[in-house]
Amino acid sequence: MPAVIESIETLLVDLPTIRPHKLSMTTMACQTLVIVRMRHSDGIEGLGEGTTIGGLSYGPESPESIKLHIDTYLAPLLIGEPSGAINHLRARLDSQARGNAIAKSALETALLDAQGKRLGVSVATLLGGSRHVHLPVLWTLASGDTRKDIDEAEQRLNDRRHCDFKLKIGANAVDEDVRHVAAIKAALGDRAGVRVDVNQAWDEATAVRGIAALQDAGVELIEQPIPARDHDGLVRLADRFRVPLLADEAVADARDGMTLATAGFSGAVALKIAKSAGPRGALALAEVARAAGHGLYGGTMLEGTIGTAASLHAWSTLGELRWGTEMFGPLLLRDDIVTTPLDYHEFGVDLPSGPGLGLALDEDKLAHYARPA
Ligand code: MUC
Ligand code: MG
Repeated sequence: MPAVIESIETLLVDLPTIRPHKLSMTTMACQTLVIVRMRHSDGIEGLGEGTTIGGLSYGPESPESIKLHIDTYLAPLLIGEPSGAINHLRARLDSQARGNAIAKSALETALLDAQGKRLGVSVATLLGGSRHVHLPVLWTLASGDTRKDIDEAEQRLNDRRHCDFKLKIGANAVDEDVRHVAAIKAALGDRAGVRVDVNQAWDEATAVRGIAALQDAGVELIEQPIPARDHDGLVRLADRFRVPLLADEAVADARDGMTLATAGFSGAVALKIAKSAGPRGALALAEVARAAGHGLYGGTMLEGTIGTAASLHAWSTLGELRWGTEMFGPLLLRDDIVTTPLDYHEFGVDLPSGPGLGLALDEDKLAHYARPA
């Protein structure tokens, strides 16, 4: 008898961050993970994670809505269905529930984890096989204080943890942000790559001024300077400057990738399993982006270890990641809910080995950090 899905449990897990993390739209002191435990009739449990940033400040799904929508609408579409029929189950979710990309990503991850455990292979193997077992990982400097950011970068360079840094800007006046970035780049010099993420905070005219100054300061990549839906503006900015632009909020899935390519965008694309409704959708976007000549970047929604590992399994199957990855989410959190954390070293992280995601839950930690039902 092929296994069927028996139950799906969702938990809200609040983990404090190691320091305040300041983005253009919010400052985070805590990250809320939505953890999925999907139990199957053959005794296998699949784990998934759906995580966003700052409640509703980053996008239309909040941790609470992800949990509610899985519990009320999505889980009932899966219960009793064959566990290994992942293509069928994903099509079923998409045909009966619109949007909810993060919730669907958590469920797809749990399906892949369970199927990998069932077959004794990794999620990367299910996705066609890993081409890399160690992936580069940058660090985000976002303490809100220039001196603290420089000290943090020096420490991580020293520890051989990270050699590329992404600075979160856009919350302050553009001249102040440019001074902050230029001071950090000047302090680090050629020892580190410095990029910025504006998280949609500028209008086009401000972006023209800001990007020109950041380019002069030696910044190597400018992420999402203007609002997500302004594809034409992004194309104009990419044409205007030598420094490459990275599309993040502007591109969620393969369809967006095609729209951006058709509009004439030249630059790079941030892949995130949360934006593309799961690892398979993120890899579909990667194919479109690659065909369009866009550089690839493995992005994060600051997930914990489960979501980060799911992303790593997907990114490991790609030949080239021109801009590396930012899969540092677990390092921003004070604690973990898995027994063996990911192994970060030599400016990157190892792909976890073992069946499925290659992770096991620490039940005591999970019980400690889970919000009471
Ligand atoms: C984003 O917009 O890229 C990634 C790193 C970080 O600090 O925030 C995220 C979200
Ligand atoms: Mg971004």
